[in-house]
Amino acid sequence: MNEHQNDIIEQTREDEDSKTEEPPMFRVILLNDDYTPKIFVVEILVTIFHKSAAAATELMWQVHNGGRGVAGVYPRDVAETKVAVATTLARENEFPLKMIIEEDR
Ligand code: TYC
Repeated sequence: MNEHQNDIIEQTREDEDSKTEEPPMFRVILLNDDYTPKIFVVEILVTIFHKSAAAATELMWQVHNGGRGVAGVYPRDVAETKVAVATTLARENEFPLKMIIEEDR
């Protein structure tokens, strides 16, 4: 067996080892609506999802035009907290902004 094959077998062992397994990851999906202001969506993406202004603006347009887009991929608790914070901010401003969480397979 060569060194590369040995690396693959070693990595497979680590992947199967519960001590080194990665947590499942979850996509936060941003959904379009007709009422939430574009600037508010961009602000959410910058402040909560840590996008640059340029990346946030590009994603906002992608969702506006295509209906949905991935705001980020996180462990479950992080994804849930970001959605809760963003949704609370939106509702405080009476905007219908909606996000859903999907497992990242
Ligand atoms: N469609 C909204 C508008 O025209 C903007 C928008 C973009 C809303 C993305 C939600 O997730 C969203 N004001």
